Amino acid sequence: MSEYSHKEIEKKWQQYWDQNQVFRVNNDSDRPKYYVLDMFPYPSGAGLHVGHPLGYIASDIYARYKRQKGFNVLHPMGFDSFGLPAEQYAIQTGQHPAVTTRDNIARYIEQLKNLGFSYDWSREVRTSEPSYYRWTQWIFMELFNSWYNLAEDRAEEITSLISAFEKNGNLTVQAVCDEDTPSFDAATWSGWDEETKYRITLKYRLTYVADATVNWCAGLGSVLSNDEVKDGLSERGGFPVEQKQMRQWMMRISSYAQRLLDGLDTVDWSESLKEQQRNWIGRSVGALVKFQLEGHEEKIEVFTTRVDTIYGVSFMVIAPEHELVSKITTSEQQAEISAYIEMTKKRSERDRMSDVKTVSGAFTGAYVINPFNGTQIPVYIADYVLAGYGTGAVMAVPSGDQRDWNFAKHFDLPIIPILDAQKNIEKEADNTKEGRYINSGMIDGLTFAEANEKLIAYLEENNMGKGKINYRIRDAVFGRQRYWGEPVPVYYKNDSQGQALPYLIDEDSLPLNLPSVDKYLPTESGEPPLGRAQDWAHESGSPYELSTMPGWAGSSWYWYRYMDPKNEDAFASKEAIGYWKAVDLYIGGTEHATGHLLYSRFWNKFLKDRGYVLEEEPFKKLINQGMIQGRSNFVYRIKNADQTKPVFVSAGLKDQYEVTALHVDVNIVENEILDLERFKASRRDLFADNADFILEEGKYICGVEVEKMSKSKFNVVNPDDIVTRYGADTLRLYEMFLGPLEQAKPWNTNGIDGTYRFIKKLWRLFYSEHGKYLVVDEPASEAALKVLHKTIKKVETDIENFSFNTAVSAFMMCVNELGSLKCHNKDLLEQLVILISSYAPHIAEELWVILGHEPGSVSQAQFPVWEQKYVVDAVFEYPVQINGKVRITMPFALETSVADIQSEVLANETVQKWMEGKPAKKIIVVPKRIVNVVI
Ligand code: ANZ
Repeated sequence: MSEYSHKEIEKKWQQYWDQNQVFRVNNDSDRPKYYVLDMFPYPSGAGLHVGHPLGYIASDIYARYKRQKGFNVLHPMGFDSFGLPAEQYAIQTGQHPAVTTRDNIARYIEQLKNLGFSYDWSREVRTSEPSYYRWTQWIFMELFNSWYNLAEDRAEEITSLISAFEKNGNLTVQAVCDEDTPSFDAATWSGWDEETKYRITLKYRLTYVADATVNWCAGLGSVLSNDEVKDGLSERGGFPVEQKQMRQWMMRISSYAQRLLDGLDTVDWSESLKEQQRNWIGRSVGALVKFQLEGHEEKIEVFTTRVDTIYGVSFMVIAPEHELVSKITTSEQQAEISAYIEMTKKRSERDRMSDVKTVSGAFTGAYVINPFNGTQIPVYIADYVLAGYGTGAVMAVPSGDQRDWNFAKHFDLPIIPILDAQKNIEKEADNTKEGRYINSGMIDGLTFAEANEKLIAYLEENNMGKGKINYRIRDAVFGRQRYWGEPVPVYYKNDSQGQALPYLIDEDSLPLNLPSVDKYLPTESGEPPLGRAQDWAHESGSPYELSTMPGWAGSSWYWYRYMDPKNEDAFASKEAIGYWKAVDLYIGGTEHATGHLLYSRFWNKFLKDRGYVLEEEPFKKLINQGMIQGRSNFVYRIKNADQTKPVFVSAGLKDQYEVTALHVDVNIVENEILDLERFKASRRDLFADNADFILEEGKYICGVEVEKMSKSKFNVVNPDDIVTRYGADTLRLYEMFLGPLEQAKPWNTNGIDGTYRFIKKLWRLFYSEHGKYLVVDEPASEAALKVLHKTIKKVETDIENFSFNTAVSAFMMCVNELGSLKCHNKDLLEQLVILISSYAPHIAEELWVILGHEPGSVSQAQFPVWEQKYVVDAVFEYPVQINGKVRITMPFALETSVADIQSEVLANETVQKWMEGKPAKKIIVVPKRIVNVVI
């Protein structure tokens, strides 16, 4: 074939890769390993649009590059295939979600294969397959069988907790447990019957059942996690979400709060992503302070990050849900308090946190005593204090905290001035003078840090409180009242008090298969859909758990399954895990910043604690690709005309009329010019076939706007259409060319022609327009070698820095220059083909074979090595002066930047010797003249 035809080339090579399993990888090799992972997709009914493959293209280029650099590369793909959309569709159509899921996956695979990704498809996983979810269920069982040992700072098997109880009860063990866990000694423990003992252990297990306030979405019939709720509505479907108390499976992720924070310092992720996780975990260093209630035995404990403001406390506020409210409210205040509590029930936690304007609350009639100065302090309830955070009680300091100040103003409470030493420090321009407290009792004259230290020590000595680190992260809800998810491998048996206790099913009976149901809706009595399953009970006759696992269960460990996807004895063999260890490069969207990426890190740490995996952090390097936005086109309909005989006016003339802008399908617009015939034929709903058009120079020009890519905006571009027209190689190059990987950018089909022309120019280096084979077996010219080697250097550095767009520009320049040099030399072109093969693999394979190589082997060819002599144009020997005396000369290429010269000069050993360890005050570079270092 002598003319470039993407249609012929691409299908051929995709089939070749498939049939010959070119990208199949083994779990052992002499070469070093490298694991490149994509966030696996949920296979939705709509298929892929051009925004989806952006990250996949980048990771594929990197995986192919690493192979050519001599690595054994694991690059798999699979499907996160449990989830709500398939179930919603099942409710509407009665179609089993397994069927739609299977069809959608088939379509996804076809689309992905069309793009020439180098996945090892033999390792594909699907989270909704029993052979997969039996291991999700198994991990759940392991969590149930574990507790968190704070002394060792890791999870351990529950048996070690029971041994500790047998020795000392729970008096010496340091464990994460429920708040209502009683204290008991060894004798008490051994006196209990098995059932009581079991009930006690339930308070320690890493997954447990509890009454939790959950985001209940009646529209979806399910509980949602915080990150699935946006502005009080469900992210999917936009149904209202309310707060509700429900018995739920929970995961004790909060045990791992500190390790989840610490681990962030060891991974190569963007600062913004780490910051999002840090905020979500929300570490606060502070103190617990106990305030004695007047006329009651109890004390109210508050959590404060500013114990130094204790002399400015003028009232206390507790959450309306605080357990002491009913006890301490005086009879005069009862009516007001009850009315207030009724009101707050309607507000979600989110509203309560975000509403900083409305001030509301009610006085309980009770008082507490400030333990530091004995003043009497009134106790209020108000919903700005959250029941679930800290102790659900705050000491209010109007002079230190804005919300407290607003509250004090509203209720006419005293505002005690404090000299806030911390704020003082910030205010002082001269930081040699540190702010110190005055009028503040025992902290007079101290700085902020000293004051806090002294107060906390005092609290601890006098049993009035203690230092405390608080985390905002809550235990994660792990139950959904839905059908299309993993069954929880648990059944319930009533204890002697008639209370249902959860028990794990036998490990041998895994997987616990998802049963068939007649409808995918809750039962008449309001139980989840699994309540409809016939004959679905444990062999003992006891009922199974009816909720299923949340969407994040299957995705919290999937990267291990790829290591050993067919294993029936373990989620992955020790050998496979020992070989691949962790993901070296992970690419995916920012929407998973606090959901998937926290849950996965949590399960990974747990699996490591229990000895099943090796690494503390699963994803060493992570890159978030930016969103590809849609580029919408508009037509303008003149208002007030007869709707059945509409008039559309071209964009440039629209200001002369009163118009309504309407989205048009971007696929019938080219270079902003509307294809009138297709518009008329496709938009009968707008009576377009009957319309008049006011044109500009004979054309209808559309308006343009950048928006989210979405069906409703008619701006979805299907990669299949692009591939049919231009080929996958062009699409791959073009998506990378659009801009830096991590940036959001609009899709614009208009520019793709340029990339397509580039591919054809590449072909022209091999064949003339008349189909003549041009390649000659002679050494290339010096000029051509310079072009090649500079390109190799640039492309290599760019890929290493994930700067894929600049590498594409480098290819374009290179091919242009080689074209002008009429370079057709075999050796040189071979190198170029290898270099470009990670970006445009199909054409590269074809050209590689044309050059006389074995099919398929370009992906394993060695990445070209650039030579110094070709990449430096000219060098200048810089005399380097140190305090006016020339001590050394250093050669730099003329294009070297000033900053690079400066850093290399400072790093030079001789220069350092002359600097005698002193810092450089100045370093002046006069290009092509001299470098002068002043110390
Ligand atoms: C006195 C004080 C003085 C406070 C001051 C702040 C400034 P972070 O940093 O988010 O942990 N607080 C404690 N528990 C609360 C709850 N359940 N609901 C709402 N607010 C609560 O915030 C800790 C601070 O938030 C605590 O420190 C407490 O107010 C308040 F000048 O105590 B502070």
